[in-house]
Amino acid sequence: MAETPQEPGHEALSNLLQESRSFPPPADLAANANVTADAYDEAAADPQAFWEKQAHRLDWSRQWDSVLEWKPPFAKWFDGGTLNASVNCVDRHVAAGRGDKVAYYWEGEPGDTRTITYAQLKDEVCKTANALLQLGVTKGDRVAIYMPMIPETVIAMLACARIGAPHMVVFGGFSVDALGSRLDDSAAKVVVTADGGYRRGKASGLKSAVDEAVRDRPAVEHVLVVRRTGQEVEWTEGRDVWWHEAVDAQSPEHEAEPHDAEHPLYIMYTSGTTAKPKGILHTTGGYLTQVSYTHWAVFDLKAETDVFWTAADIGWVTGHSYIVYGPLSNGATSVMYEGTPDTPHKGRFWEVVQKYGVTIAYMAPTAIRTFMKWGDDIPAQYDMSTLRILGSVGEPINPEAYMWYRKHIGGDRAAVVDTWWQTETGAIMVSPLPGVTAGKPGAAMRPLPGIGADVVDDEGVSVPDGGGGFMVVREPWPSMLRGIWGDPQRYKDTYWSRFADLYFAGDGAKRDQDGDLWLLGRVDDVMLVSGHNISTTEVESALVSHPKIAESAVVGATDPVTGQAIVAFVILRGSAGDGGADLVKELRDHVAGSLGAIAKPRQIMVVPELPKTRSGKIMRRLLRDVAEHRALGDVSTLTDSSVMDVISAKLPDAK
Ligand code: 6R9
Repeated sequence: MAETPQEPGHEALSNLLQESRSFPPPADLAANANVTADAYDEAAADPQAFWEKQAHRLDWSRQWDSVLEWKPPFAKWFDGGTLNASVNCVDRHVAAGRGDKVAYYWEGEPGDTRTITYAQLKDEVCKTANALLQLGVTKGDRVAIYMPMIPETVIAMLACARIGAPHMVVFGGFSVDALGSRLDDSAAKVVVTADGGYRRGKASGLKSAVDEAVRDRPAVEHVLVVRRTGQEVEWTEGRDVWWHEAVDAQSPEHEAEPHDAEHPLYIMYTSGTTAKPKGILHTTGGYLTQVSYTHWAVFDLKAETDVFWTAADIGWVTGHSYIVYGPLSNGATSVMYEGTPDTPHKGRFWEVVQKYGVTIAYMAPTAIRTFMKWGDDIPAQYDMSTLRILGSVGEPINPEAYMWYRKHIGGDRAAVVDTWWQTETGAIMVSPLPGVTAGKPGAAMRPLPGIGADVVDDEGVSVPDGGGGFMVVREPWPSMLRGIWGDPQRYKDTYWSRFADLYFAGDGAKRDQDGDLWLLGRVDDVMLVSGHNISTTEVESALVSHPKIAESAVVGATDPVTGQAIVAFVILRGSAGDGGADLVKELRDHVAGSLGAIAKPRQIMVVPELPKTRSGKIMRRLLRDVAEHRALGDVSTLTDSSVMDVISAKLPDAK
């Protein structure tokens, strides 16, 4: 009999999935780790002193007057201090005699390559800063960057940081509408773009999209265009400027002005599930302090010897913090890859790892599940023995995906770190420290030293071990968002009104019997089935643990009997055949067997693809539209909107 549905989140999120595997830190890693267990105690004793110490990782032009000024919910970190982010990312490494060190090994999708040293990067950043100034950009102006994954994207970001013009990077896969609404909201003056970029073996058009977006937006004064593919582009005299003409002729000297610690560094729009996207604002000193510290601590970075690779797009916050600002502030050598993992072949990522001797790799679970689907034999063809740390970010990593990553990519040797954070948090917040913390498949484990993250119940009270609830942060942290661009009220409403003086992350989480944290997905995605809160993540993980399933997405669809019923969309592994009624029954029983009968999906649909954002997050709200037979909502932030046509076309077959 049906129970009365309650408001989602009313009771603690359920704790269905049992996972007992645990991997201690590799002995050699632990013996030489950058961070040891006492960092937790040190930070707990005095978090502000801890972050003040980390701020000394950077070069400051003026020392701060105070570490933190906290007028909830508005924080100022290192107020009174001044620094230049671009100088911290390039000039100081050159000044210290490390100019010949490689900053980026860049690999284009078609196979063209570029190697860029810190000295070369400095020259290019200075030239670009001079070019932006000549185009009339002044301190405080916003510059939009709509680019493929090429070195000029990083150069443009650092040039903006150098002159104090906040950058606003828009993922190159986004539509004209998505670009346009971000241009409006940020009132950007200049757009940096390219003729196009390479994705899946084809040259995509970027300049053409900018032309369309800028047509009715006179606030955009100039469009600076990198020639990447050589394709034909339309040209508006006076407005459009070629990069190779405007930048190449500039002097490589530019005297960088120090900016206030709280000077805006960038705006990054989060996709937003319903209303207009939120422009998340990050400032300079605190942000750079925490990305630099976390990049060094979580990845145990040895800048002299490691080759670091974040296989993500710069148009996602992960790219900002761990392709650009973290690695460069630490003087690391990074790999940057332009294209998709299946072009020209499905071993492309592992070929890149082998070619550059990558030691630390960081990617999203969606990519890992895709590799699982393609089969174990593909990574087996490459020598990946250099890898020592593997990171995961963007979604909960299903235990099966974690185990696959650990074994087939990490050779059962590398440590896996599952890192939880958000555009809003700016940097990693919850993660194992690879030389200290054991890894459990699917758990993000512990708040980092100096981070007051917690799991609370409906009343904002910390849950005991074994309990579940909402992810919050109790204390301000250096790289926290400083607001939503132009909308302080929305900032308060979204993050600071659910619980008094706690930052509400919007994610469900549980704390296991050892006190370790497990993220359960967005609170909006939690399903309420016959009065029980069931996390989409746990049902998805149960499905992915079936040998025939590579990937799955689960939504709660309105149901007359149970309030909501579980509807699952699954992608089969390469070798699993076509699916069919037998498989659907087998899967339903499999979920019931792992999680209990309450979690048995009402309906399971086999699909070829799932709708995803730039960071590989599944857009469950679109699947809910399908499951509830509604017209689709906004699809402008999908990486490939044709996916929804394919899924909708499957609907009549649904069982
Ligand atoms: C960095 C990034 C933030 C949301 C976040 C959560 C999900 C990210 C995760 C994770 C479980 C992890 N998320 N990392 N969930 N485990 N390790 O992804 O930023 O694009 O703003 O997304 O992503 O739901 O709230 P962003």
